[in-house]
Amino acid sequence: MTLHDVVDALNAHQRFLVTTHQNPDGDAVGSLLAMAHLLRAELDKYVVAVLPDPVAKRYRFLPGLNTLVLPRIAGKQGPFDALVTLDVSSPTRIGGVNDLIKPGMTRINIDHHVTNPRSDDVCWVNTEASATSEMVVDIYRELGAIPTPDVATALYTGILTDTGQFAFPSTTAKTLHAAAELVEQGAAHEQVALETYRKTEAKNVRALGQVISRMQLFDDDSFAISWVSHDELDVDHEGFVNTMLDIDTVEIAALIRPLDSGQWKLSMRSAGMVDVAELAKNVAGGGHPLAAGGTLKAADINSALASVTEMCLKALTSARG
Ligand SMILES: [Mn+2]
Repeated sequence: MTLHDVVDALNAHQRFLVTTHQNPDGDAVGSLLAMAHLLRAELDKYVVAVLPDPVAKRYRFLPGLNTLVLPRIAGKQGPFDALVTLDVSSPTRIGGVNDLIKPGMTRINIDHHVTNPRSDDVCWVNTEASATSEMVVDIYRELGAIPTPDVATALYTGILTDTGQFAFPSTTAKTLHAAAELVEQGAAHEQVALETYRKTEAKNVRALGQVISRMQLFDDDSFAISWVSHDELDVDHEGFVNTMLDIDTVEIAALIRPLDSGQWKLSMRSAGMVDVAELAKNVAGGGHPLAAGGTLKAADINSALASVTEMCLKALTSARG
């Protein structure tokens, strides 16, 4: 399915529930805000934009965040005839929003993850796109709609963060054109860079220090692993795993943190030799070849570390042939 199928489906419905994935990142929030605005202001639809989880502090500067609601509130604002999911690689990733889906609602999915099973009624999955926000720029263009400065800021944030500040190989000339267009449309690019990448609280920097001091390196320093402790769960750990990948010898970096369910959340990054999206399938997860994650069961942190280490070292051995 293509962009046109999505545009047709957006035109064909009236009452939309729009959402994104749990633990929303910049692309999730940016594409959600932009899609909600498009439906509401350009297509004159009824729209409730719902977040499965609250937004991390670094994204709280985004204009329009006060228009987003949590599932408990959204449940009182139906009925809906369509669900739009943005940046959602699998229907299981929308948490409490799942409870708001009623029979008969058309499910529309707009995403760029290679592991997307394309199981929704209308799916547009463009794995060439650097970010779902880049795909939403295409939808605006297709509909002849021009993002407001606030929407441009949201979409620019999605592209900047999903490309690692235009550094990941997913960054294409088209990505940079889209970003340039958003800056022309009024995206506050300086503020986005400052808020998402530079300003941070003291506790986050302290926790990064702790996590890095616990890091273990294996296999000639090609595999790095560490964990976030229970006491550090209130910190913004989004960039921690990337710091380990910055080590010049590291091919895979892995970070584990405890979940309320008693399970463990695993985040992985690859320097290129190993496809971590493939590895993530072993832990009920998914993502991109160079950035993926999942969830595992383990009795304690040591057994979680041991099983992830074993899985990653095996993958490195087989990648080297
Ligand atoms: Mn994304």
